[in-house]
Amino acid sequence: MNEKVFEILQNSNDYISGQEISKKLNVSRQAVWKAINALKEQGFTIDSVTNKGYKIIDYPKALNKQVLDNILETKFIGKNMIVLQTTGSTNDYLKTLSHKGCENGTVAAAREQTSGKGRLGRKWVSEKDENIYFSVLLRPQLSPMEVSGITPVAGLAVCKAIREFCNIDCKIKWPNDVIVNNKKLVGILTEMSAEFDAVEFIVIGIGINIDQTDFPEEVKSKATSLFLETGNKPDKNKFLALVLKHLEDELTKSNYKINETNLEDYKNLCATIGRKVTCCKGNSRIQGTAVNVNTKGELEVKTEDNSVITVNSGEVIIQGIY
Ligand code: BT5
Repeated sequence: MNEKVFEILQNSNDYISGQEISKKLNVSRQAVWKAINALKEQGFTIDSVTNKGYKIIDYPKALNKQVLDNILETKFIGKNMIVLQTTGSTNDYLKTLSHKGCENGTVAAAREQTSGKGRLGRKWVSEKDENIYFSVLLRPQLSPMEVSGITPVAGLAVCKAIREFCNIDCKIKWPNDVIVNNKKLVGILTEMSAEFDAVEFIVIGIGINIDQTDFPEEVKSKATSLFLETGNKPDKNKFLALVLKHLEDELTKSNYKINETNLEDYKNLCATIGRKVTCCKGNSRIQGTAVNVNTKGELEVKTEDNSVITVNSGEVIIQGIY
């Protein structure tokens, strides 16, 4: 009911009376009034004027399903959009749904995570309404090998969306961060369920710091937010809609890979390439200069003896960053 009342309000250019809404939906005035109050509770500012009716004059600042459904410009990502008030981890939430068969492109976003996850059991700071936390379910008909570059592709999409929306010089730190002024703005956690030659599903979880100014001690020195960098608080719903659009475009264009369609863009936006790095491969530490990201999404590092070693995941320390 709330959604239907929202749609009517959204589609009318001027004030619309409770009576007219109740007629359109064939429900009581009382039901309309309840729905209006529910929308107000969600954060919509709805003006009501005697003899004229209701009109939306402002939208929720927090992530909101109605708003997102209305502004999304994607073909499949977010067509099934779930917005949770709170959850442990949007990745875990979506993985559970995936096992139950939910559709390709489903997005689970949350206003707060109580056990937000990074890689290797690390924590992701996920305070309520400060930032954006969401996960995207994908069911590509590809093998695990063919999607090995998916995290860098997602990083590229997020980096492009931030540059477009906020006009800041952010860069990708291979494989799963977006950074600005050498600090971490975005983290990406990709999880997959697969058989030997077929992906069952992939969940890409993305956390983007938006409004947060005060980070906990353990991340203070390396984290930043869009507000800290720009002095502006972007509209979270519009921004998430744009990120999802870029994600869909990048994944579709390159069929989930780093290849000739996106490699140039990737290299241009990658802070890692061209820098002195230290990485782990197995038990050994490799030092050298990052020279490329290949079609498998692997980082190629040229060592002092001029051999090129590929690294496919894990920690990379860029000299002078983190
Ligand atoms: C990541 O791991 O960067 C992946 C983060 C993915 C978070 C999203 S939120 C939606 C979805 N649901 C989840 O539960 N997770 C995903 P990693 O590269 O391991 O980096 C983790 C490290 O980043 C931590 O150990 C901290 O040092 C730092 N960190 C934690 N929270 C941060 C934050 N909000 N901003 C910047 N750095 C943070």
